[in-house]
Amino acid sequence: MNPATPLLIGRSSSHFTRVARIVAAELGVDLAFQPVYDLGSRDAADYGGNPAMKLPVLRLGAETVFGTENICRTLAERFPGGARILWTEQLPGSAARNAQEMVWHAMAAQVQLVFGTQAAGLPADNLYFAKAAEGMTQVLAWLDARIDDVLATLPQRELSLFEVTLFCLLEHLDFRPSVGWAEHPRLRAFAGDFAQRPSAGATAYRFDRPAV
Ligand SMILES: N[C@@H](CCC(=O)N[C@@H](CS)C(=O)NCC(=O)O)C(=O)O
Repeated sequence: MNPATPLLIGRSSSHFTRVARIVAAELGVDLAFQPVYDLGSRDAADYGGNPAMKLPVLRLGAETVFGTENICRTLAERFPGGARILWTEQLPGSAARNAQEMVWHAMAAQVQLVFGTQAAGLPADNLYFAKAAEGMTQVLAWLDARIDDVLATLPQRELSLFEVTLFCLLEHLDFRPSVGWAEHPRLRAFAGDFAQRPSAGATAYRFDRPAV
């Protein structure tokens, strides 16, 4: 591998990892990829040194970057040639910023639900998960009611972090079902449109399997 090639440590099945991959693709940045096969590992070294044991992590030479948004911003700073991205602080007002907050919340809740009930096998009817699932259901209905208006208010852009995160969340709900979103036609339409982008097509969710 070229030592200058940025390395992303993550999972092809992870919605946070996919956000970073889509942003990299839109910026025209080639990323080397190091999959983390076992989310049960409790060794920070398996997570690129992230003490929180969370993914993704970016390595840029000797530099390490933790956190999806940090990674996206770092890539955009270092590789400014590609798509111009609209960041959270450039969203035009409370409606759009609230929508971004709801998407980040739902992404974290999806980790809670999938990791807690599907990976760790804890009971889904426990208050901790039941409340998270209800909150996620309400967030999806809230977003469906507002998405068209929010998108209409966004300034001219090639891409916004809001759209990338929302798309990665929605497709992840089909890949690792936790709560339904079949009844949300406006979100479906948004996801269908976004899925046409080459960056989305090149980053479809799948489970990484170690070579045997
Ligand atoms: N704040 C982190 C959250 C990332 C996150 O929750 N990643 C999930 C994978 S999709 C993870 O590391 N899960 C492992 C765990 O929760 O133990 C970010 O923005 O990157």
